[in-house]
Amino acid sequence: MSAAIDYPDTRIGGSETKGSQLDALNQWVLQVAQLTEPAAIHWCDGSDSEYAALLETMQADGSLLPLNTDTHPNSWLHRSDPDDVARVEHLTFVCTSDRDDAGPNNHWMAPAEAHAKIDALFAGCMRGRTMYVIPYCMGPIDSPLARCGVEITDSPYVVANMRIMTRMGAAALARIEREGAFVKGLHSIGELDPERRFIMHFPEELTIKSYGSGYGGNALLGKKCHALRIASYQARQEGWLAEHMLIVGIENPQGETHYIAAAFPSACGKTNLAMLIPPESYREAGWKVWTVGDDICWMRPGADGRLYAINPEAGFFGVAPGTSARSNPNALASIQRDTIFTNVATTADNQPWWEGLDERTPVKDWRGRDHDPAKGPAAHPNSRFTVSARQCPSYSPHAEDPQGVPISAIVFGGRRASLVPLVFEARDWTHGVLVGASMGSETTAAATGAVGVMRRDPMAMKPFCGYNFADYFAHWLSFDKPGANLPKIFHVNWFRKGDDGKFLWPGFGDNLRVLEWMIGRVKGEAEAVDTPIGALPRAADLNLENVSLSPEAREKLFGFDRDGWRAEFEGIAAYLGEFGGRMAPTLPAEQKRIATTLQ
Ligand code: GTP
Ligand code: SPV
Ligand code: MN
Repeated sequence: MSAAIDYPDTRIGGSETKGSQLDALNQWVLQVAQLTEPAAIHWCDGSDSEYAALLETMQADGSLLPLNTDTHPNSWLHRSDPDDVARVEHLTFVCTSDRDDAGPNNHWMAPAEAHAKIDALFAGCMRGRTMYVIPYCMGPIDSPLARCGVEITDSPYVVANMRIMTRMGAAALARIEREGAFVKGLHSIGELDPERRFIMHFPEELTIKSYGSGYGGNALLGKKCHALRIASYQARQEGWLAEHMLIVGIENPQGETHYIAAAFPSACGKTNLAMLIPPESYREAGWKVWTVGDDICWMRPGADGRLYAINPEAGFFGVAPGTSARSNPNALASIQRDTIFTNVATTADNQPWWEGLDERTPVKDWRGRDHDPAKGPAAHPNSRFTVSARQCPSYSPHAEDPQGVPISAIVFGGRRASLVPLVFEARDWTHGVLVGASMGSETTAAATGAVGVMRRDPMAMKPFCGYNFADYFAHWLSFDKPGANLPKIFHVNWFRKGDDGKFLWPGFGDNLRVLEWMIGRVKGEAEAVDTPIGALPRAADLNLENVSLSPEAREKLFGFDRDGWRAEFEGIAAYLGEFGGRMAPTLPAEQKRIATTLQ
């Protein structure tokens, strides 16, 4: 613990809890302190001096290592525990009083049992440690769409990351005091023992309890736990949507900007699409791409019936491997300074390095061992960077608009080596909801478990929806009502492979060609061919200038495989059937309608 941190005089167990103007908050902090028994309590104000002191504390205890200050000023390497490198879906629970409210898509535990189980782990767990109280705001601090929370943690690494990822500190606390309401998140790294690890959500109590992991989505509670699991539950009650989506603005040469929200599962291309750099001919013609958000999107209907979206986050917690000057120059430019790297490798001159960055050879792997290619990749496949969104050259001037940006198109997409073409458009909202609900994708390193296994991941929310998917689909369907002016819905697949196992589509910047077609469709200007699964462009309907595609690529990216889709639709029917009587008839009826046309 660093003496440089100025601790407000909050006394554990004493009568003085100077922390906030809000009794409910002070009492909760005190209660947690009594349970966890920290050596000190620190109320985070979000100041630069506080951040500097935190960095000092972590350097002193070795949890942050300085990187090359010439190439990467004020940037740090954190090596996590080797058994704590990703989200843990099997240890993540949604604890509603009625099991069916959590649904077959979630692990469930009765609230009383869950509290008892995890509180037993929290008992005395902060002895000798500092307990940090982090007031934060998800969304621009003055936005009516934003929501606040308070995370209590014993991890300085979590505090530092929360400072980058959220609006954290005094301004958030002021809003919480004004509103009187906030999401409660209690976190401890515990012993980092995978056997003593739980990520528990109590949506009815707006409460999160996370024990035993310091990693990303398990520990930065504003992110997946609050902004998706708890927020999705609140959004259903309040008539909005909390989604695992990037938000990107596409400005055409006429100066019109269309905002697109896209849901791809973890490690399936959100950050990359959000920061896309147009191909050269598009840049010359005047196309521009504006990043609003790369992971989470909160949206609600505005007075004109359109959906308006904010990015609840203030930073990016992005996948490092594969990030390069060729694939994502905006991300690379963002992370040259003031960045926390987690589980990357390092070069001889102590620069951060990961597979796909460049041709250099690292000397230390993500565990700090001498790099030995026989032991696997140098950087962990789920290694990440944490950086403020304001450092991104393409950060949209409208990213912090309190009212959000209007959404022209919603895109669903997965990692599908076969069957699924490059892009298609849903017929209408109901069909689009079915397209989202029946999304499939191959699993990635973002969660522990096998990689490359195809699973259903509706709207990329399988790990993140805080309630029963049957109710979630019904909620999505409910937006289609008189007065609504909803975006068009599309599906993309950047990951179709050829017989040689290689990706058929160049992806990255060239994905703009697909977005251009979508915007053309939104404006009623682009052509497509109707098929049972939706409207597909022919290769000639996209601008493919300077893209060389083999005959196999053209056939697979733009073709429609009736037999394959017939089998896929049987799988979709079986999946929808898993929700039993809770599933409203609309989606099964839509599935049946399409299945019939596939015969
Ligand atoms: P989370 O932060 O886990 O939610 O991931 P994400 O959806 O933001 O994924 P990200 O953009 O970080 O991409 C994950 C991996 O997919 C990286 O290794 C990328 O290089 C790769 N990737 C992204 N876009 C494309 C693409 O268009 N084509 C191909 N082939 N790979 C891509
Ligand atoms: C994801 O897994 O979708 C992420 C990383 O964005 S984490 O914050 O760990 O959830
Ligand atoms: Mn994500």
